[in-house]
Amino acid sequence: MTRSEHPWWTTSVVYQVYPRSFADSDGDGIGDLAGITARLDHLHRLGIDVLWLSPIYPSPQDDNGYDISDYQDVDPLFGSLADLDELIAQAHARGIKIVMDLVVNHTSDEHPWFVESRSSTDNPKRDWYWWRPARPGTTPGEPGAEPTNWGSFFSGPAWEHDEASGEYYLHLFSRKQPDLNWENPEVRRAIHRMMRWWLDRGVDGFRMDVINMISKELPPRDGVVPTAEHDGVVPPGAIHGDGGPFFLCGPRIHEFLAEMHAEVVAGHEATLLTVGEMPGVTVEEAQLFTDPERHEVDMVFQFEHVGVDQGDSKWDVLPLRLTVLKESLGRWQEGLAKSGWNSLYWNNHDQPRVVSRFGDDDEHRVRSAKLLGTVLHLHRGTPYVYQGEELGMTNAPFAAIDDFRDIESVNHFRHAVELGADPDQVLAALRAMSRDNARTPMQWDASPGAGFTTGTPWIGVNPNHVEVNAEAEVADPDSVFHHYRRLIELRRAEPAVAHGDFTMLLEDDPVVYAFTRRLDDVELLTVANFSGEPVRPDVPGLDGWLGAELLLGNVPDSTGPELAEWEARVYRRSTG
Ligand code: TEU
Repeated sequence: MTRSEHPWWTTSVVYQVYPRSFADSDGDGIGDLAGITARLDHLHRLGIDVLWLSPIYPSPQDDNGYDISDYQDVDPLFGSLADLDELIAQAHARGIKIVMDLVVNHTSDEHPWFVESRSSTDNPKRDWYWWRPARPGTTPGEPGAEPTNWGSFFSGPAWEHDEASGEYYLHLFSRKQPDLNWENPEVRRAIHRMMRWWLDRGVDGFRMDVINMISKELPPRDGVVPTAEHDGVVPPGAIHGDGGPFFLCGPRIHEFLAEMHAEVVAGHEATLLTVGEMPGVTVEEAQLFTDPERHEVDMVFQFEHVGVDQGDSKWDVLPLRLTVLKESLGRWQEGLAKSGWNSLYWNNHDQPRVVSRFGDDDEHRVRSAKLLGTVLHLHRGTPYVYQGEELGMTNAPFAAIDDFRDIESVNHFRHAVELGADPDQVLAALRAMSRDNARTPMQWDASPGAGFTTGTPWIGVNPNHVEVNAEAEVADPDSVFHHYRRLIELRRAEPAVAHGDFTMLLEDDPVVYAFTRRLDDVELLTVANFSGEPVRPDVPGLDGWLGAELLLGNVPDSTGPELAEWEARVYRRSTG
C-alpha cells in the first residue's frame, strides 16, 4: 500500500469525551455540550484529530446515557441540538472530526419503541425486542423462571418479568436497557435511517457500543454456570449462566455489519470513522471485522489487554504480569499486521485509570504516565486518549459505597454483600476496578470544583486536582500533557509510527517492554522499564541504538545503557 492509499485514520489520534464529566457550563454539576465547546482549544493544543462523544441523547440516565430514549435529539441535561451543531461547527473549524456513540444493541425501556413493544403481545413493535415466555413448568416471576439462566452485566438475571403480559424481555445490561431484536429487518432499517440522519447533520462516524452483541444465536439457551459460583455462597435459582457464547459475535454479526456499511457508510468511507466496541472478540474475528475488503468496520475495541489483571471476573483483581500484557498486545499487532487495523487504548469511561492500574500513581506518577502513553502510542494502530489521561489523572480515593454512582458498581456491591461477601473486600475491588474511577470530573485547575463546575459536581472531584490539572500541566513543558502532545506530533511527523511493521522484543522479560517498528529504511526502538527499580535492558544490539537519534524520553539527559525507574525511550535510526 502506498502512503497516499492509507486511510486517514491510520495517522489520527482520537480523544474521548465523557460529557457528564468533562466541563459544566451552567453550574448544575453535570458536564454539557457548551462546556465541551468552550474547551475545544485544549484538545486543539493537544493535537488530536477526532473527538468521540459518549452519548448525549435523551435518556433516563440509568447507565449515564447508554440507555437512550430518543436517538435523534439531545438530552436537556447536555443542551440542545443547536448546541451540538455549534460543537460540530467549532470542532470542524479546528480540524477536529466528531464521532458519535451509537448504542443500538439496546434502547432505554422508556424509548417509544419499547413502550409500544411492551404495550401488548400483538403490537407491531412487539417483535422489535426479545420477548420470551417463562421456562416451561415454572411460575412466571418466580426466581428460576427466566427463559434462560443468563446473568446481566450489571448483576442479576438478564431477563425481566413483565407483569402485564407475563412474558420476559432480554436485557444484557440493566433492566432499563432492553435488547433490540436485530433479526427484525424493520429494526435494522430504523437504525440505518437514524445513522444517515446523523451523517447528514455533519458527524464524522460512529463508535458502536457492544456491537458484537447484536446477533443472538437462536433459540436462546442456558449458558454454562461458572464453577466458582458453586461454592454454596450463591443460592440455587440465583446462579447465572454465561450467555456469552450465544450473543458474542453471533451467527449474523458479519451480515448485519456489512449491511449497515452498505446502507449507511458506503460512498463516505474516505471521510468517516467506524469503530466497533467488541467485548470478548478474538484476533481471528477482528481480522474479519476490519478486513477492508469485507466493508464492515474500520477497527474494533478488543478487551484482552484490559483483562490481564483480572481473574474469574473483573472484581477478581490480580497484579499486572507484564509478560501476559506483552503476549496479548503482541499477538494483536501480529494478527492485524497484513490486513485490518488495531485501535489502541488503555483508558475509556469503563476502565480504571491506567496510571493507577499499570503504572505508579504515587512517587512516579508523571514518569509512569508518560511511559504508558509512549508504549501505547508507538504501537501500530489508532490511539485513543480518554479525557484526563493526557494529564495522568489517577483513580479516585472512594471512601464508602455512597461515593460511587455507577450502576455496575452499585449493583455489584449490593448483590455481592447480599450473597455474603465481606463489604470491605467488595469495596477494595471497586476501588481498583470501578468505572467511576474514569468518571470523576476532568481536572482543569486547582479551584474547588477543579474548573469543571461552579456548582456541586454529580460525583466527587478527585482531591489531587490541586496538583494534577490542565492549567498547571499546559504551563509546564515537562508535564504529562506535553508528553502526549509530542507523541501525537510524532505520529504525524514520522511515518514509521503509523505504518511501520512491529516486532516485539524480550517477550519473557518481566519488567522491560521493548519493540521495534520498521518502515522502508527507518527503524524505531521503544524501550520501557515497567518498574520502580533501575534496569539494564537486554535489548539485542542496544549499544548501537544508544548512538541513534533519541526521539522521545521521559527522563531528561538519560542516555546510558541503564533505564531509570519507569523510564521510556524512543530511538530512531536509518539504515539507508
Ligand atoms: O460497555 C460494554 C462492556 O461490556 C463493558 O465494558 C461494561 O462497561 C462493563 O464494565 C462490563 O463489566 C458499553 C459501554 O461502554 C458502557 O459504558 C455501557 O454501560 C454498556 O456498553 C452498555 O451500553
